[in-house]
Amino acid sequence: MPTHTLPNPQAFPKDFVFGAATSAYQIEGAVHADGRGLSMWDSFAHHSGRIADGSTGDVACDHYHRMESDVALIQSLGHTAYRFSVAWPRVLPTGRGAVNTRGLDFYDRLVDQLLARGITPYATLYHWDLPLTLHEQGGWLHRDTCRAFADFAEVVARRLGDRVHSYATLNEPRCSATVGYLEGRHAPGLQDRGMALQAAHHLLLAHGLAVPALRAHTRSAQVGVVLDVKPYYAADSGADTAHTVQMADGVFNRWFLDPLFKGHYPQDVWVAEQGHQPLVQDGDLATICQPLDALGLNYYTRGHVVHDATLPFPHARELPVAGASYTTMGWEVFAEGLRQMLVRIHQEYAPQRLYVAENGAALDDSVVDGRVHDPLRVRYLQEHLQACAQALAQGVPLQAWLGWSLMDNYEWGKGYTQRFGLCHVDYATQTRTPKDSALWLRDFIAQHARAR
Ligand code: IFM
Repeated sequence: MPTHTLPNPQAFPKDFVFGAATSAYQIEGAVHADGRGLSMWDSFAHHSGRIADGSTGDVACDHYHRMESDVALIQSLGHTAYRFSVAWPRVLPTGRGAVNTRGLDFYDRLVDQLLARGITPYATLYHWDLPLTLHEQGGWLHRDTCRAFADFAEVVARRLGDRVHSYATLNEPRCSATVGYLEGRHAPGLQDRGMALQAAHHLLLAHGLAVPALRAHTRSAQVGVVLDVKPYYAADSGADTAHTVQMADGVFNRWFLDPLFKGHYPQDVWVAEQGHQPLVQDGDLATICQPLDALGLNYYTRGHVVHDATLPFPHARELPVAGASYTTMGWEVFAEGLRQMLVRIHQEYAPQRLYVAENGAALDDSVVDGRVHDPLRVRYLQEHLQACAQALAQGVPLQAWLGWSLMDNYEWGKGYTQRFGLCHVDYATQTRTPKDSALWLRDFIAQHARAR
């Protein structure tokens, strides 16, 4: 018998959608097919020496060649929504200029396939695969990249239009900026605090410029952005730790939420970042703070921290929590944090709608006699869907839950060492095997449909 409360399908509104998410570089492979240009991730994966297993996304899940059967798989799992990303270098091989029609055709077909199978498309425009040419011209440190992104958004919206239900400009600008330009674990592999904040500002500005470009070519499609969010908790009662918790929240969450929804950077963090603050031109914050139809949240874990002056700002040392479960990413399973973030963001920022754009667990899965038993992931899904149900009961306008990920895939700097999928992928044969968690979710979605 489970020791946790199971989510009730009836707690979710009739039009609530359940599905899964992926991103282009993590699943598509086919990096040289049909005129695709290179991205900074192609270069980073091949040359940086920073991928745990030395792998690349060259083949990944070969989704580019298996798209139709993958969409059939999505349908067979009962999903009513699917979130994918459009690879910028497939559509504009050098980031701007002439459109590579064959690349754009792929997403056109993908959307048609989804709609034909009754699956609602959610499209993300930037999931980290910056065209290499733009990176070589300065990438996110260069202001011109923002305009190039808005032009790319326009090209995509002009073709896909309202067939896409929900567009997100960016996936996790926090991660792009911090992990790519400060920690150096992701492309482009830089380690500079000022650069990270400048990249973050330009990502936000790119978002702000892309929103009107998307709206110009859509009427009913929702336009928004996807942020990764993480609540921070003090692991001791000291005043220094309380301050670190506030700053960690500021750096991770408010640095992005405040400009997007309030039109300013958080003052406490701005002051603390003295010497590293980004160059912000007049009018930038007004451009960034666009009315949005929906905000997507990616939620995985919380931070349980103490102040440690030997670490760089915000001096947060993560401590393990006794008795807690951890995924193979080393992330604590903490579903209550999802409820708290949903309620808090609804109350403090009041986005028109919210959706969970990613949520899931990496575990050590294997196929045994054609089955993948992943009880920890089943429990993870149950606890996090229960957190969503609680948030709905507290008045949060939540419209969708999308699991990360449809299938095991290329986990960036960790290569293929992490399995986040609802479906197991055998990379030698490209066989997809739905895990027990996918089957549990399928039955849960079916119960939701019947109850309504
Ligand atoms: O795989 C990533 C995804 O690309 C962005 N959000 C977090 C996931 C797990 O690390």
